[in-house]
Amino acid sequence: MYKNNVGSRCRGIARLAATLVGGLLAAGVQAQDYGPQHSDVPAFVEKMQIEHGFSAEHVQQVLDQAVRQEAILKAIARPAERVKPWHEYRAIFITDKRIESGLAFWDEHAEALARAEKEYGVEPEIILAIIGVETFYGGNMGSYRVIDALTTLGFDYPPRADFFRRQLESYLVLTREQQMDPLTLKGSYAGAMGYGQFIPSSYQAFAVDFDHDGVVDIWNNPVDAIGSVANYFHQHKWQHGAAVAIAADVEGDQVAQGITLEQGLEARKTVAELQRLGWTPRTQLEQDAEVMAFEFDAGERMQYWLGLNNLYVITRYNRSVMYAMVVHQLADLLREARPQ
Ligand SMILES: [Ca+2]
Repeated sequence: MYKNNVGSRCRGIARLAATLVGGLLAAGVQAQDYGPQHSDVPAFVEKMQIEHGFSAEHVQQVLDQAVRQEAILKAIARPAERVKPWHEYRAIFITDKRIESGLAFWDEHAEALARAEKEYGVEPEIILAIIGVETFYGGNMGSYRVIDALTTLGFDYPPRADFFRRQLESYLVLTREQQMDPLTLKGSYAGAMGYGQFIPSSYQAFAVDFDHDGVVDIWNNPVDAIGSVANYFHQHKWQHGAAVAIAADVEGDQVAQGITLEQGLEARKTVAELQRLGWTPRTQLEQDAEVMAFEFDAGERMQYWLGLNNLYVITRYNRSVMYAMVVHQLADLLREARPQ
């Protein structure tokens, strides 16, 4: 009898709870994904309070409005695509439309681009190529709320939770500094933001107020975006006017002997060493210059390249040699197509 009573009372409470939840949902109030009930949220809130002087209530109020997005978890866990050969990868990014739009963007922002070159020593076409490849000159900056991306990945994606929680930390600090609403800014599913797709830690380290209006706005202000990309390259030791990559001819079967990307992205071999292995640069280089040798599948044949310091600098933006070469080649095409 007693047990039955308890059971029926529990069922009664469960029914009451279900009714309440149903009522709340009907009223448009959703259960919070990142309320204090989430196992990792309280520690994060405490960290923001202790290390950055936020009020715990404020941080929790912001997190209460973040929404877990299944599409973000799906996007980040998507099985890696077949690695495209160079000629297919290049065709995605280097198109007539991307060159035409780049020239129009150059005209529109010629003053800011010239000033960025003067102040940071980075050529306009490199800044344009980055913005063109990342977001089609601001046309596609991402449609997820940054707060949703960083909470979903920081609290519900264990493989990289630490990384994304640190980005969330940076994000809350930067939006406070800039007096921006952390609930409205948008970005990619991984929290990359604005014209140049800066993650929050890159924003904190490299973004600048290039039009001096008191706000570092890489979302709506192309001038700030231009200065910020230039500063990113400057801080990573871009060399103005220096070559990025030199084509090479290769003789014999030395190519197969592991002189490819396995050695990583840094320049590790001297020109003299490579020449002994059968590589001949098509442009004269110093014998002791350090280069990164790599090959690309160009479709009907292979291409051989020697990457220099500036190629390495582009890979600091995105750690892929194909990405860096697409940026370099798009930049060259923009420079060549610009009316003098
Ligand atoms: Ca500004």
